[in-house]
Amino acid sequence: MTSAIISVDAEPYTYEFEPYHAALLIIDMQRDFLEPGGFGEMLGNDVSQLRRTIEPNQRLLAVWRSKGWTVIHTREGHRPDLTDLPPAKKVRGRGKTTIGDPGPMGRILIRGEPGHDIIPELYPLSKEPVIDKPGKGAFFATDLHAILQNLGIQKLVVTGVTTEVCVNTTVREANDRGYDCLVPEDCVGSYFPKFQEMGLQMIKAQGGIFGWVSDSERILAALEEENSEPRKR
Ligand code: TIU
Repeated sequence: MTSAIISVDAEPYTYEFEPYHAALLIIDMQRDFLEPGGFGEMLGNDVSQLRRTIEPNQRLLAVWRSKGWTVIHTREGHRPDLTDLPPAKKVRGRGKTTIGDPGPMGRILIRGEPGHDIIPELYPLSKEPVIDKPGKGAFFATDLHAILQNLGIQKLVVTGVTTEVCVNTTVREANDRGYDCLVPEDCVGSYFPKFQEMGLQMIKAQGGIFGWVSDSERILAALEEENSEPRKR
């Protein structure tokens, strides 16, 4: 299917995509990272730092859905029996509570537990694929690449948390697999302001070594000019 090309003002230069060959990829907007009592807080972080990303993500998601374009969500987490949890990841940080231990939102970072689920504000629709990933990158040990290939997708708008960990790792993995990634800075968040800034710089430096950076306002402005009929699926 052909479609109009959308041009988004971005750094280091204009990002262009055809909507039917693009996906909105929302990384790990889970209660475990954004609400108290989960994995993020267990690591010693102030989770309120990430909550400013919710509204811009909601706005972008609403428009993307209204157009009928592809939305994919990811969740970081592990099997209840922990067989996919590397021992190194289990003990990293030497915390008192670690992955798989009980917490106020259920077992920390375990699939099926309340804390592992996506926050209600950005809850996936039943037709939107949810990728359960054991690592930081969304391509490692998942079927994300196969899904994108099957859908004919080559361009990814990547949002979510955290900027320097799962978003950055995923953008790097995507870049090596031939995808062009656009990261809207207000839709990604870090527990550390410095890492937020540097995580974005790293993506767009050197002529866009890993991808492009823009913001939800500039993306929505570009989408407003796009007036194709919403796609029926
Ligand atoms: N700790 C941290 O910043 N992030 C993670 O552990 N996972 C994600 O980024 N999703």
